[in-house]
Parts: sequence; structure tokens; C-alpha cells
Amino acid sequence: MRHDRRARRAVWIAVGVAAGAALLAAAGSPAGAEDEVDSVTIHLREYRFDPSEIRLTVGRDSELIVINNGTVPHEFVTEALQDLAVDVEIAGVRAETLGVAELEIPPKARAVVRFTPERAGEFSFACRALRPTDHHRQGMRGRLLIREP
Ligand SMILES: [Cu+2]
Repeated sequence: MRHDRRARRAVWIAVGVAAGAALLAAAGSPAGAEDEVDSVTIHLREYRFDPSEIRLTVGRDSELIVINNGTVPHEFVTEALQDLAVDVEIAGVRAETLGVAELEIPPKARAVVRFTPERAGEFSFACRALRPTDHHRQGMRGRLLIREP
């Protein structure tokens, strides 16, 4: 299990390097575009998400900044992003993917996930890490509410 995760992360980083050049070429976004992004910062620690409820809106460019303030690796696992074009940046490496199911974030590291919600709904997110204990069972979970504009 741990080996699988590590392999997946290595693939991600490789994808990120390949995608980097394309992203740089496309970086000419209009000034002020940043203001249009709904940005939510989520802090992870033993054993909770803060905030544990996130609200986003269909059609709005959204950004989740997921910061591990704890002392062990934590995860951000959700079904909410699985069919979306997602731009992920973790440990300074950026990649574009179709869907993200699981991010593992080392202590003191952060991930930035950018996407535009396409359908309303209520989704859960959780940390599925099992060391040194079952984080989800300890209460490390939350809700992502996406509403119509
Ligand atoms: Cu955790």
C-alpha cells in the first residue's frame, strides 16, 4: 500500500515536469484574474481539518490551499474532483490532471488545487492515513458543499 502511494507520487512529479513548459507558455492570464478565484485555505493537523466545511459555487474558478500543520503526513481524499480538469501544485511542482482522488501532503508542506466546480452537490472529504492511528476514525473528515450560483 505504501509502495503504491510512493509510486503514484513519483508519476505525478514526472507529469508535473512535462506539464510545466506548457503551463509557462499559457501563463499570460489577464491582470486581476486572481481576484475572481474563490480561495479557501484548509489546515490539516492531528486529527482534523480546519475548516471542516467548505462551500464553493458551480462555475466559479476555485482554489483549495491545503496546508499540513501537523507532524505526520495527512491526506485530502475526495470524490468531488474526480471528473474535473484539475491543476495541482504540490511541493512546488505543478501538474494538470483529469480528476484528483487523493493527495498526500507531508508535514509542513502544502498543496494547491485549482478547479471549477461543474455540478452542485454535497461531497465528503477525509484523511485516510493510518499512521500512527486511523485518522478518519479520529474524526479527520469534512464536507464540501457546492451550490448553484
Ligand atoms: Cu491525517
